[in-house]
Amino acid sequence: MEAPPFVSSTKTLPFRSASPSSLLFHRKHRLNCRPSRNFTVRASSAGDSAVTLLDYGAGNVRSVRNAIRRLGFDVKDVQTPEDILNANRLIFPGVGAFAAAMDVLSKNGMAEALCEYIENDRPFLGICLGLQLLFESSEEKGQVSGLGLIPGVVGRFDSSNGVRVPHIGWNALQIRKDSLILDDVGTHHVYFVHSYRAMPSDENKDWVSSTCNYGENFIASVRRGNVHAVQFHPEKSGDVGLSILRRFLYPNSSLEKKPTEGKASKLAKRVIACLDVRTNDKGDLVVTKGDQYDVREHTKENEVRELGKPVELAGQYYTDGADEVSFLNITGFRDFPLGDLPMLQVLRYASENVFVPLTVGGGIRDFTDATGRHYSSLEVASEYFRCGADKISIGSDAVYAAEEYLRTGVKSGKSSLEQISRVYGNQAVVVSIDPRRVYVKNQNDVEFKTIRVTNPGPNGEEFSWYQCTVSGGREGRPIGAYELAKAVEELGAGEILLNCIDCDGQGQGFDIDLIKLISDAVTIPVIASSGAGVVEHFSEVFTKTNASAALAAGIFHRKEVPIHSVKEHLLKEGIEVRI
Ligand code: 1PR
Repeated sequence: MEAPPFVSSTKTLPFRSASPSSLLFHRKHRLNCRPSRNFTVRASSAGDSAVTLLDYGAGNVRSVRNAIRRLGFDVKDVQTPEDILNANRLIFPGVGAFAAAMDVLSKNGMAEALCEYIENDRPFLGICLGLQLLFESSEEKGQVSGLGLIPGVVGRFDSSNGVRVPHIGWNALQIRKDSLILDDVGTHHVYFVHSYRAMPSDENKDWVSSTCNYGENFIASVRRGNVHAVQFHPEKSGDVGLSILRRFLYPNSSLEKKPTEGKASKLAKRVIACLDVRTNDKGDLVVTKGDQYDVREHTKENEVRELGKPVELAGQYYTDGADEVSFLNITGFRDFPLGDLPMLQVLRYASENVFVPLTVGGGIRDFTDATGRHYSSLEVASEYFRCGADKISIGSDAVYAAEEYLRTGVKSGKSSLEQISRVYGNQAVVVSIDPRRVYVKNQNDVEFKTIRVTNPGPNGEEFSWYQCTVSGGREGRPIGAYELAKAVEELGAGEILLNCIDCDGQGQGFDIDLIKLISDAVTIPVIASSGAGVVEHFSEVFTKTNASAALAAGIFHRKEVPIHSVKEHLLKEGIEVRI
């Protein structure tokens, strides 16, 4: 373990003062923090090996905790504003919505303490919303004031610039000045997930340490003295991200600048490993994999097909270079996930070692248990987030919500999709679609969007629509994948996981017709899923459709095609990926 660099004080904390010029903006413009209360600043109660974490309980900060611990530090949670002022080093992983976060910080005096801590140039790292809150205001819900420490307004990405919003995935940084913590980043990708961003300007140029291009150049990180903040997620950016955190935690150590081997220049296409998880007949949680959603062996015993243990496989795929790992609790539609504690445990353990995004789906819906206790879908999602999920994925319940929305023309605001995206932001909500091809002779035979298919149906049908299903493909619903995708985008989905029952487990390639249809219909990112058999299937889906990511399961579980081979192939084909 490297020695922590900060010296703790046993006396009243002597704040180091920032240079007068660095405080110029604060003094003139810091309108949003109320005047200093008389904080009692005790001795540095957070020990040398502790990192103080400001977590106001709005989302997943488990990964930040895990990353801090991985780097040899303990975590001390902020309970009072004084804990902020007494911190030796403070990390603020802002999650949730800007207005809600400001509200919490202002009500309990944390905003004021944060301003004071930062103005005194104490070691600070803000992450994502933890960067945005430093600015004057945000347009996230009308105009909401921020801490006002950095000039500028946080606004939404404009999808009319030809970019998909949210900005989800691994993108490149342009380093603008010596930022210390970014010394190892060079031309590697880091992981972003957000719909709002701050823009560089003459007024804030002294702060900006790196920018990122996504339709426009936005602020990726800021630094002034010991104060750092990043729009991306170092705790989800693999080894590069851990090195950013390490440089923040050990600023005085003589870590050499690592040579840069990456080739990042823009948003990379993502390669995602998916683990379909369920209990086997003995009651153990296992990774399974179906053929067209049938996960049982075709033997006399008809047992569930087992392809490994969830935590082990997730760790393996992280090491192998997966850009994301998804867990789908495939029997969640009938087994209530909060009753399924092993799944939550899987998530907790997996997030200890996997420092790329984790998505979890299955069973996200309202539920009343045998004792009459009612659980809202929001509670289910919150539990998943607390256990380490970065995104949750909704299947069946999103189909019912879309059907109701299309029937009534009214957004009730009550569906799981709407509630979760309102509280956690749409970038945290994936809708998983399980469609099945329905061939028709004529384009106008059904009321759903019908397309001419590349390969005709069994009776020579030239057209098909894609019928959505629920309960793991067991029940077809009166809604097409096209109609569903557009409806869930309006209801607040941030991303679509597009499966195809016909292709699942077949190894014959993705359903290009379907993926093109859906990725052209929406402005949120689409993950292509089902059917990958060889590396060429990945380049095909990225060259022929607008998919942002491609997901596979069987070929990875059976070790037929390693993740690094997929990436090498994509790079050879000129498709940017994270390496
Ligand atoms: O309806 O909200 O409870 O969510 C249930 C979730 O479980 C949905 O996301 C649904 O897709 C998933 N699911 C339900 N039953 C199955 C099943 O297989 N019997 N798995 C299932 C879906 C499909 C893919 C698969 C790809 C790639 N799995 O995720 O991993 O098709 O496979 P491949 O590369 O081997 O072709 P709710």
